Amino acid sequence: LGQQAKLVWFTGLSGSGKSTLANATEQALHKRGYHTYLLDGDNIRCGLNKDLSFSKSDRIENIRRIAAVSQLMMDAGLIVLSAFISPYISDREMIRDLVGTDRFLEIHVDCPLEVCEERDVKGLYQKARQGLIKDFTGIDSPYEAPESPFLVIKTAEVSPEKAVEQLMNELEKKIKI
Ligand code: GGZ
Repeated sequence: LGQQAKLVWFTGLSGSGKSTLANATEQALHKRGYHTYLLDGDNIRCGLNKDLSFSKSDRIENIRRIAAVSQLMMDAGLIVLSAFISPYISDREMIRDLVGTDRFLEIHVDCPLEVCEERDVKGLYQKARQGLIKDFTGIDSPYEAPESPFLVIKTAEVSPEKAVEQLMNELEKKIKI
């Protein structure tokens, strides 16, 4: 395939821009002929993981299954892009151990809570503030930022175009054969 299978893991708050960035990165990879698969809430939490809630134990199970599916797709030679809040350091360590340190590229999609809340694309933060949604990340459920990620993208400061450019530069060094 002319590519090395990798797991590009986007972690960050709801509304930080994980899916946007993962989608744009996938487009850029396709343009350069790479074979990819993108996993996010839209195709995972509606299907495979529709039995899971946002309790701590269900979030752990969510990430465990996603890691296993990502692993299978990497076995097929793909570059897998996964965009989930994945709020716990211990879960992301579990993924790293499962797939191997050299194959796990952790991207911190870093955006201040205030900005995510201001954007509130789906109105979920407002609902969480009103107590209509419980266990909402950043409000009444924790988010543990990565300590030494492969990359940090500050989406409140950098345009999506610039972010993808930066990401592609770093990514191609790792995936090109
Ligand atoms: C966080 C929630 C919640 C709660 C629903 N907490 O912005 P979105 O809508 O599209 O992305 C969020 C998505 C998070 O699912 P993940 O599978 O990525 O989470 S985790 O990795 O923690 O398991 C949000 C929506 O689901 N959502 N309720 N309580 N996000």
